[in-house]
Amino acid sequence: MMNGMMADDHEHDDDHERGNGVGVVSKTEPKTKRPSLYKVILLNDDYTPQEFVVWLLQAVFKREPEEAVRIMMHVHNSGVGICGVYTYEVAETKVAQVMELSRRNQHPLQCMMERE
Ligand code: TYC
Repeated sequence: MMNGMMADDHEHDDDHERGNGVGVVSKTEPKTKRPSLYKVILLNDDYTPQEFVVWLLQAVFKREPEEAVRIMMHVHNSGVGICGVYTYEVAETKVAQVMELSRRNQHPLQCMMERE
């Protein structure tokens, strides 16, 4: 969580007095920016076994068993659901892992990422 007291809040003014009553005000930009975050979204289908989805949510998204069941049932009942929120490359890797595990097990399970 970010707030105004944290280390990435580097914005400040530098007043350079040159003895002639003229000052230069410069503002330095923080060199770090918070990365964009991406939701990894699971899509429902009629064929992928519920147990496989629950297993996958634990294996790929490090969900506790109860949470994995809750997320799977949410996707099952509403059509889509969020597995987690990650930076770009982490989200991309998890989507690829889901697609590869689904393919290898011959399930039609689909997964996508979306910028928050
Ligand atoms: N609807 C599937 C079934 O009843 C289960 C399922 C849940 C499939 C979530 C995909 O993302 C999914 N077997």
